[in-house]
Amino acid sequence: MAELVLVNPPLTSWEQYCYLQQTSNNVAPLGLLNLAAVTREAGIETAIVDAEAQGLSYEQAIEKALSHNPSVVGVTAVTLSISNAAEFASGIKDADNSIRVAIGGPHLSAAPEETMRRYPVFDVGSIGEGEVTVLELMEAFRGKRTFDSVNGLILRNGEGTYRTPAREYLDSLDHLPLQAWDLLERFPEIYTPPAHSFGRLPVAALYTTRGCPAQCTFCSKNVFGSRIRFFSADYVLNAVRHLINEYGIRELKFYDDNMTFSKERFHTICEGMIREKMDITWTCVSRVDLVNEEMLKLAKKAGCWQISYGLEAASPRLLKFVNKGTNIEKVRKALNMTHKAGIRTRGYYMAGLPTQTKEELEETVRFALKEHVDDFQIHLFVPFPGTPISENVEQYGEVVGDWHDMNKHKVVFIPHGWTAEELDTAYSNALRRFYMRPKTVISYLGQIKSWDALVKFIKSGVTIGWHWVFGSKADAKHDEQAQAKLHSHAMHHHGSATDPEENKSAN
Ligand code: B12
Ligand code: SF4
Repeated sequence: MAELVLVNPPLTSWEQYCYLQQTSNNVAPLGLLNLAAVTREAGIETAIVDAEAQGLSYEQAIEKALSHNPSVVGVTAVTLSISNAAEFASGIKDADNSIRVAIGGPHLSAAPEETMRRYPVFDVGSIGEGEVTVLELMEAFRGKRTFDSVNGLILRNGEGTYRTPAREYLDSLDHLPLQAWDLLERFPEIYTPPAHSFGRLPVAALYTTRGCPAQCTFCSKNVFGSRIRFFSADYVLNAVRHLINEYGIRELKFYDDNMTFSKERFHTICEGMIREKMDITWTCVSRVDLVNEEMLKLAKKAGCWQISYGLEAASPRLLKFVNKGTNIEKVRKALNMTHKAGIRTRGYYMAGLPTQTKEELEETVRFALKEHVDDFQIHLFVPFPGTPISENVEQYGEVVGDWHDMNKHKVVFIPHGWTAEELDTAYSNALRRFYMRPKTVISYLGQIKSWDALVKFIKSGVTIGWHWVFGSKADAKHDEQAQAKLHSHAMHHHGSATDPEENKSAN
């Protein structure tokens, strides 16, 4: 029995990564882990179903959720998975129409009205930070208060919808209980990164800040906004200790964009790891203007082996255009400093940005090859709902994909001066040029510490290589196969609840 079941909906690695599916990264659903921790603490029996990580079909996920006999099902989704969330929710309603379904997460927060309009199956949506909202929402479902008195909701009003006042941000993140890892089935066993992305197993993901004050125009920040808030160093160290002691975690992935924002706090975290001889290895994400030599040296000593930077493009004009707030000199300096400290670098770049020319993309790829980022990640630009750039993106090109295509591997935006095919090819070529270099392969192999990882690595090499040789002709077939897999257990038709467009692909 669980009054509330929180669900990460079914999503195949093909839907998420396309032909790079063998490099899929299984990360625990961090939002749901936070929500479950607070609802449980408040005495609400809570279960989590991570259908994505467990590779469940819709039918299996529905069955699993229903086995807890919930009165409320809360689903999370990014833009890519919102139609999957709706498909899943329809199955729940078909089985028991009295179950209430709430939707939350980055997509609903970015496009509340349009989402509720497209998917009548969701009873209510939670916009923004979810911990207080979910508690108050459960009180409303129990009849102890009105829905209108809960901030941060989008509610239905006949055919239409309306919002309650915005949810205020939590002042102190330290009041949040530790994430409810114990509610995840097979944690940490199934939560593994791609073969070249970890030093040791088992791995767990953490984040230490919420919100980002930078204003990159392509970035989706509708959940936590622009004010940065921190978990204290003590809180972070306590979480790390807990993961090590309870789950034998040996490596951490810090996923927040701004772990190094406060130098003092970063120092205290690193020093704590060193002092307590935690023997943990880790990676994190940062901005090139938020690191210095001293921090990097200390990070290395504390077990950090890779830092990812959002570098986006090598053209100063484009960096300015997307309001990145950095420049090539800062990029060079940060990459050099990081290498000097003995830490690997990963650079995130984008292909197909509005106004990006073919020459500028070529310049970016050359820069990445020359400046020796150890790991090169390039994704296709996506005009995510709710981002500043999405508001006037049509002026720079054509939007050709819908929400379910927004995985950063499919062309959904064609900038003026390009065709979709040219962009797709340039994107594939960029990856090929980096990954086919003996230097890259050798450096990845140097990272691999187990037979399992080696097998995974070879498998990814073969499938990706296959794609590069035979092109993207298989894509449509793969999309169909991915859908078939999710419906593999004789799913019946869910008529009215989802968008007609969605039903086409879903049946
Ligand atoms: C870590 C991370 C990942 C991890 C996995 C995260 C995970 N398993 O939880 C990895 C690397 C695998 C990943 C993959 C992808 N990611 Co990502 N990721 C992030 C990142 C950096 C942090 C997410 C996080 O953990 N936040 C912490 C938790 C606590 O926040 P939360 O999930 O939003 O949940 C809170 C609220 O939303 C709310 N809530 C959430 N669900 C629900 C449900 C209910 C019922 C209620 C009431 C409330 C509620 O309450 C929670 C607590 O306050 C964010 C950027 C960011 N700063 O948020 C991008 C971000 C979420 N990712 C994004 C994208 C696009 C993707 C990918 C599609 C492509 C890609 N590779 O980037 C895939 C899709 C993966 C998937 N299945 O969801 C975008 C989403 C934009 C969008 N509109 O779709 C973001 C916002 C980055 C960005 N700025 O553009 N990602
Ligand atoms: S891309 Fe990174 S630095 Fe820029 S606004 Fe988003 S989170 Fe902040």
